[in-house]
Amino acid sequence: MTEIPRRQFIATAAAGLASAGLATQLGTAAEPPSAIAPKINRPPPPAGPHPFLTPAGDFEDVSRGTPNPGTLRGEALTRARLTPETWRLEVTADDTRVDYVQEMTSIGRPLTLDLPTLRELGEKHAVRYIKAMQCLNIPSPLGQGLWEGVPLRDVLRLVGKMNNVRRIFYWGFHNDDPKQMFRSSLSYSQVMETPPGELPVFLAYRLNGEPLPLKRGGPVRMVVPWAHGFKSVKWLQRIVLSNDYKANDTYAEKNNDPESHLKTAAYVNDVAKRFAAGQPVTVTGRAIAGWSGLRRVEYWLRPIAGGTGELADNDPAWETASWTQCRLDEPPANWSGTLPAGVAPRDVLGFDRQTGQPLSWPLRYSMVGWSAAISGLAPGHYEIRARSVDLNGFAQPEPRPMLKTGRNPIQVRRFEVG
Ligand SMILES: Nc1nc2c(c(=O)[nH]1)N[C@H]1C(S)=C(S)[C@@H](COP(=O)(O)O)O[C@H]1N2
Ligand SMILES: [Mo]
Repeated sequence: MTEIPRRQFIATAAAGLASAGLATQLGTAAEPPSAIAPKINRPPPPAGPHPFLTPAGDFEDVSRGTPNPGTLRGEALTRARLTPETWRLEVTADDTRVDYVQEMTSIGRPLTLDLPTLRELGEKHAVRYIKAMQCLNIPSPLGQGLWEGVPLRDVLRLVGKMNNVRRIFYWGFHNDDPKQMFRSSLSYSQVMETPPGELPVFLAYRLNGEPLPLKRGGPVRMVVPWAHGFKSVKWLQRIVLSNDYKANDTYAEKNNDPESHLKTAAYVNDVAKRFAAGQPVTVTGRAIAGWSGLRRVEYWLRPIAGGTGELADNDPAWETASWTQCRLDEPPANWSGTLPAGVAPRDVLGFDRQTGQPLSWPLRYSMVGWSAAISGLAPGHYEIRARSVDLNGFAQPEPRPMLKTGRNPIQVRRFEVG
């Protein structure tokens, strides 16, 4: 596996996408190198088709830290307490005084939890759901997993009575170097309450039916269903209950919105550069059902004479664009071939307990494939764009693009017929 430093990745991706007109949309993605600059540890994902569940090793990896904790082995791994035997989670009350907070947090007792105890808790309170992992800053999904573990609220109940807790801060192993710490946070209510139909935040120790591998943040990782990847802290080791109401996610320091939600958006797979005349053109992609849900995906095909493939936001062509509905992949007819062995759909959140059928399609915060088969194209050059329409009926790029709340520009690919 080659490590591609982020800057180089952006340069490569920008070069690759320049012809597709996405270069400008990637313009501000490169972050200055620093101790916590993330590394994208694999090349962009293959063109597809993509399996419904991404094998654990095939996720795009976004990790800070040198060395990447996911690469530790042997003695170093034991010292880091990242083996199943050595892993511990510490839950404490924040004892830092800040002038804008009047009352200090108190809890019944601080907690040190090992993996067997967490698993035992999981026998009573197990949750499983399917979620796409998506980085706020990367214009393609990282992967989709069946994550399994224990709700954070059930772990926090173990500290007894809590007073003055408004925020929950958490971080993972970071090479014992404060500069490499990658911390995230949630509000008390987000952790302790789950609205109907919403999914709980949980501590995941299984992925796709297997123990969560080190590479994906094992032994234990936070999983926050509605959020971009930065809330789902890997190599989790510390939780601090605090009355400091300010979100203090490391990600916020990089100008990202720490309260962002997963964006509903369509992503277009790579398209062959040339199709023979008379041959049907099939374009495929993936779409994420974000906070506002996903109703459908649409494509817009237009002949082009030449040009760069860029279309300014105020280009009049948008006004006359004609959008055609794409085919969304249907739920698998037989879930047992899709879910890991031994996992019944009725035991997965988002599925009906009785019938084992998905309660919505696509599942909340999941990713689904789409395709469009186009025939009868005259020889020439074409551009194809795809957009999502959410459950409010808002077409992408709604919600309004603000790159630091999650990238959702409309993607474009170009090809030639003839
Ligand atoms: N400890 C730790 N957890 C982390 C990160 C990190 O750098 N360190 N990166 C976060 C970000 S920004 C993303 S997008 C996801 C990526 O998850 P993945 O590597 O499993 O695909 O992990 C999150 N969890
Ligand atoms: Mo990220």
